[in-house]
Amino acid sequence: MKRSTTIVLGAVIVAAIAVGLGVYLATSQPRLKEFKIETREFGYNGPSGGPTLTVKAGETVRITLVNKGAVDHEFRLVKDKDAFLSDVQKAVEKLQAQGIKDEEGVENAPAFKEARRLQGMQLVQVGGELDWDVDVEPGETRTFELVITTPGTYWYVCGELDATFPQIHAQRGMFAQIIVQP
Ligand SMILES: [Cu+2]
Repeated sequence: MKRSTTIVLGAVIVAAIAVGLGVYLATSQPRLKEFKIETREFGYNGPSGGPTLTVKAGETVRITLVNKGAVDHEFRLVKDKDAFLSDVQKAVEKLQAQGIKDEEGVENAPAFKEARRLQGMQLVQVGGELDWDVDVEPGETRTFELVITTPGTYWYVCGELDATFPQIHAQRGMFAQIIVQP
């Protein structure tokens, strides 16, 4: 075999291995699904409710939250939206019966924080911080990730009291579905 033929053949083999490796790396990467959601009073991507997010069990879901509203909003992931709303309402009523009647008092009360957390699932903010909710102030943008391993129907909700006290935004319709397919 001529030397030039050997070089060409060698280059073709190297290229084939590189392409094969590239395909392998691309297919073995964990799945990532991205969404960009704008928060407003009192909905996600609109004045009420929000888009249904359809994802696959086990895939990483990266969400960028942009607050286009005039008050604080948040993203909180819950399995049972009705239980979440009921727990929060009961906690607020109990605190008010105990004489805690202002927004700041309720917001800082451990019973209110616990009620919002009861049905919640943890989220990872990009940067590594693990939390029960992701808050965005007016004009702020935040990106975070979540992975749901069990298929089913979930909800994302806003648990903020800002401008709707003594109700949270979810009680004004600020919630939407996440469908996790097997
Ligand atoms: Cu909100």
